[in-house]
Amino acid sequence: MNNKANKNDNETGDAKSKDLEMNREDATDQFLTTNQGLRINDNQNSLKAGERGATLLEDFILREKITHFDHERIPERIVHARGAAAHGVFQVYESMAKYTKAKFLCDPSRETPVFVRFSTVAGSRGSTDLARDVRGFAVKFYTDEGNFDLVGNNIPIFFIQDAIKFPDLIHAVKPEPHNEIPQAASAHDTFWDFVTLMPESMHMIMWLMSDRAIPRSFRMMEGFGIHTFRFINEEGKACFVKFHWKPLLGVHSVAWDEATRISGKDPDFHRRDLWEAIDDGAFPEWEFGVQIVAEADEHKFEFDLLDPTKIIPEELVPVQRIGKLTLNRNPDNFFAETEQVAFHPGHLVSGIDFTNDPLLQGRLFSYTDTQLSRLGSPNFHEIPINRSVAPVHNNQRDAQMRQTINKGRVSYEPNSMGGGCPFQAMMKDGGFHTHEERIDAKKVRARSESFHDHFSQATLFFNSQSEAEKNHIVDAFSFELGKVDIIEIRQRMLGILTQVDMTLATKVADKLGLKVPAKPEEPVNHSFGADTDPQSVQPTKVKSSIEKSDALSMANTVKDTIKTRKIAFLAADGVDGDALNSMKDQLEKAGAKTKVIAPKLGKITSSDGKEIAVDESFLIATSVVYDAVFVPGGQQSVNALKEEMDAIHFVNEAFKHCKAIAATGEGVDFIGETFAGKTKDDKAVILNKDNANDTAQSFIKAIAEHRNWERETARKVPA
Ligand code: HDE
Repeated sequence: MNNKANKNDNETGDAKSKDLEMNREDATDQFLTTNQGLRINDNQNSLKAGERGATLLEDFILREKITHFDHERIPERIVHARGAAAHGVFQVYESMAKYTKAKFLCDPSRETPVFVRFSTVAGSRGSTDLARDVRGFAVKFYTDEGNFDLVGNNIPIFFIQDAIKFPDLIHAVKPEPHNEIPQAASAHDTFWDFVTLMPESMHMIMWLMSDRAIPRSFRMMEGFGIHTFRFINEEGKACFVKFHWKPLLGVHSVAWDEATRISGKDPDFHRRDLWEAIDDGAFPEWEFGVQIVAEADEHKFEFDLLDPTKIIPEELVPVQRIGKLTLNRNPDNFFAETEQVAFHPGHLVSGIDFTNDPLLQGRLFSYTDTQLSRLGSPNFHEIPINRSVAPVHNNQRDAQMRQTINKGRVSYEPNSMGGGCPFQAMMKDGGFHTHEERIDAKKVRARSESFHDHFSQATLFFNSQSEAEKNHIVDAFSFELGKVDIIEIRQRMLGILTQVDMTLATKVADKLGLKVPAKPEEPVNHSFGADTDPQSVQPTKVKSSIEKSDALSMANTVKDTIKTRKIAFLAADGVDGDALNSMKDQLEKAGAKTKVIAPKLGKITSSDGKEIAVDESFLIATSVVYDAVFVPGGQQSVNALKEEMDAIHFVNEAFKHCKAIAATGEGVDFIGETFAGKTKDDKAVILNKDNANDTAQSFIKAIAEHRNWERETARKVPA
């Protein structure tokens, strides 16, 4: 019998570590061998017929090595190919037994090991991290009762309502088939052609055009399970649940111009950021949130809980924060762990169940199917990163790359020859029991009328944004549609935008040099079969019971910490060492990371003759990967910076991207000359000629604000 469930949390965590340990190679003090264990004497030369002769077919060592190399690649994920991942733990704050019998959510003393993979959706495996895109947020919980995968995104809704449209959506967003352009970008004709014919995508498009699609860091993104799921408690009572991840560092994004530059300067920006934070011991944390809706309230909302293009506004059902996820260990091997991990929304534990969301239902088929082509065998669950810590016993057998050596003669059930083992688990022993949902319906290919409202939450999202966020959305639409060649598609999109917000449509039209349709063009609903006249089933707009939701705007996020923020110090020989070190101490005490950037690598000497190590030269450094800039005084240092075009560009660019800038002593002159008075009254430019003590505190406050977007709206950016 499975007695694992009685084990305590530490044993569970240990079990996963041991499991991975068994497969982890340690070559320390070992000989080089072939795959058969034969020690290799010469790994430099192939076997030849004479020193200058041809290579011999007999060279089994050469052939083994090259054959293995030739087959090193597996197909990349069809979507979410580009990703990065980390190990960690999850712990619930208080028992959720009232709602669910899932043990990892009922025992606050239990630490559940997890593996989390973040990703972009459209780009190939080698594409940039900073593409405008949805981010995947997939969590594998290795619970005592089996693996539970919460395969979510950083946007709480999806483009389409029915799984049957997924291949169309992905074909439309991927590089176009004739020339494979563009990589990792939605700014092209086929994507906008498709979405403008699928008005159900409009809520998601609003999120995609917002800064949520260009996160500052994986560590500063929310995560969402998207679909409505079910919790089931010990008594068999069900309720609906939506899952959320809330980052403790807040939700922050970069500016679009910054994103395009980071893509060139450091396409691994998010991957590196996650890796370095964990490496430095600054473990990323999220709180796990749930929105719970009683079964009896299923129909009380103006939207359908089964419609994946809708959120439940937090004002209607608050998010209860019930536990914490901490990522605390980088993978040892990208391929073995991050690439081979196989998530599946159908990896469930007792106490959690599905709903009939038609998108979720389709996903339940897709994820196993895709592993068969990606990982090549139904035995993908035996790969160490995918293995459950709960024991696995069934009569499945054989197939490519089977690891388990099943013993005995019996691989069927019922049996008497194996003592009836393995046997079915009763519910009290954790046997999974599907929630008994009543069904009394015709078998139809159809979409519920309750799914027809495509615009009210798109409008709610727009209304909930700050001025700066709204401007960014206008810019994003203008950029993306500006890259669309076919004018009719641009025009069609403007027609749809009029249904979301007239001002938004007008501003985008203006930037595109087009007219907003005088009378809002009726978008045609294409969500029906051939026998339905699409004009007869127009999308509707239901009156939303709330006009604005604070939770939807990043302007209302956590802004009281500078932990893990990267601050650039621009300096040269003759820098005021005391000013530099004092600022460094105070920022680092507050959790930030500082780097000294100078005209060349090596060391600089401060005005009082002390050596200061240089982290990066201007040739290597770029402002776009930093959150803020500090220019300390020291006449000689500032004179040298004034001669350095890259130093001037550095602060200029940081200013353009609305970052906090501080300068003390003669550093103030550098800023003054560079910006010719444009920094006056800017709350995120802290200038202090006298090195006053409160400079660091004001600087910290400005960095914690993340960006001074007002600078952008005032349109006084000099760069
Ligand atoms: Fe996925 N999705 N998806 N998806 N998805 C995959 O599975 C699919 C959807 C999501 O880091 C694939 O193993 C269909 C929604 C994430 O490994 C594939 C539909 C959401 C990841 C697949 C959806 C997601 C995937 C490709 C519509 C948010 C990356 C590789 C019915 C809730 C997981 C793989 C990782 C990956 C199919 C829609 C999230 C092809 C058919 C909605 C985070 O099976």
